[in-house]
Amino acid sequence: MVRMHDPDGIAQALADPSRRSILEALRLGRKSVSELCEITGLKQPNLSNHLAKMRAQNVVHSEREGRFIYYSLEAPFAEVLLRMHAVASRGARRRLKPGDSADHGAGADGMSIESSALASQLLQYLLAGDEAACSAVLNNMLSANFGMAKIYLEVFQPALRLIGDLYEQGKVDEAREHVASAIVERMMARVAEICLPVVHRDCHAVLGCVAGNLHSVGVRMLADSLHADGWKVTFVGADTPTNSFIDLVALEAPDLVVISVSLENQLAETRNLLAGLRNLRDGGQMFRTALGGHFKVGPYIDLRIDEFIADDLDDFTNKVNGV
Ligand code: B12
Repeated sequence: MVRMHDPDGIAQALADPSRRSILEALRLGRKSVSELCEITGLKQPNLSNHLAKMRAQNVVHSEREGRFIYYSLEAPFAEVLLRMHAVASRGARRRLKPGDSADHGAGADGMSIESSALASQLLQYLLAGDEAACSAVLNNMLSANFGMAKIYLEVFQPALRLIGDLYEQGKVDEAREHVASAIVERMMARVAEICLPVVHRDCHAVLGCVAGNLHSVGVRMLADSLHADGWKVTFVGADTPTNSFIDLVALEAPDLVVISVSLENQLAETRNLLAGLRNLRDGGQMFRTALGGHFKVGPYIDLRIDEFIADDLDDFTNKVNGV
């Protein structure tokens, strides 16, 4: 059961170096006030003040044992949020697509601090299944002029991936994962409706998941991004039977076919699909094929000249545009 915490409290705690050092210390297990003073170097009145506020916001909790009061992390996902903050604080900034709002504070593997706070806020609301609160986070991003690439790559994607980490740790069940991805899909529909193409290109893409793959959110991001860039897009969605995927490509004659693969057991169907698409090309149809998704097919498939693999939306966009 996931309890609702005050996401602002967690966001504030992550933004404050003193509170962060307290949370970092508590990651290792419960600590008394004097232990926390020693580890963090904070003076006791200052420490107690932070602890009282974080306890009120359900970020930490306390228990008395004899003369001592011990503190522990309250939010079951506080550990993941701390990791996310650490990632956001390292290295260089991700290149953003034109139209993304300018500087929101440098972050490491590309995530800005502001995006990481928004992603952690969204994560809380997604876990609580609170769609209205998720929409409010999206509204804030839209009014701050965040572009599609920034919203998708810096906020939606990390929040979903952290849900995957929590699932792996047994802290989130599949139903909650379904709720979260359904909410994200509806929010993406809102973003896509706003980010309309400025120019129309004479380019057409067919995108979908290989048979057996239910992970459609990532490839939907690619579809939305191509659409916003002026492409005609045919999105076939999750778990597309191989023969009908090939028939559709034969009929639509696109310039690009995009295939998403998420698990190793989808490799055989991926090979079948690729073989069918190669037959179409050998028969005279002209299109490129892109492969990607959670499962990295690179080591298992020898690519032909018109085929490429990309890691994420950013990498995909660069490769499509020949950057
Ligand atoms: C939401 C989710 C689901 C949802 C999917 C709903 C939906 N409509 O998409 C549901 C509940 C159906 C689901 C089911 C399963 N899932 Co799941 N799921 C996730 C989760 C939490 C998020 C996926 C997501 O949307 N990520 C965000 C998107 C944006 O990232 P992405 O998919 O990687 O896409 C990006 C790139 O990969 C790339 N990309 C994607 N496609 C393509 C295609 C091309 C051509 C290119 C170039 C790039 C590209 O661009 C995208 C944007 O940057 C992940 C965790 C994770 N780490 O991702 C687990 C995760 C992928 N699932 C996992 C598992 C095990 C499963 C299940 C077996 C069991 C389960 N958890 O229920 C089933 C299998 C279903 C199946 N047959 O496919 C594991 C996979 C582990 C592994 N062995 O690799 C993960 C990693 C969770 C975990 N840590 O255990 N899942």
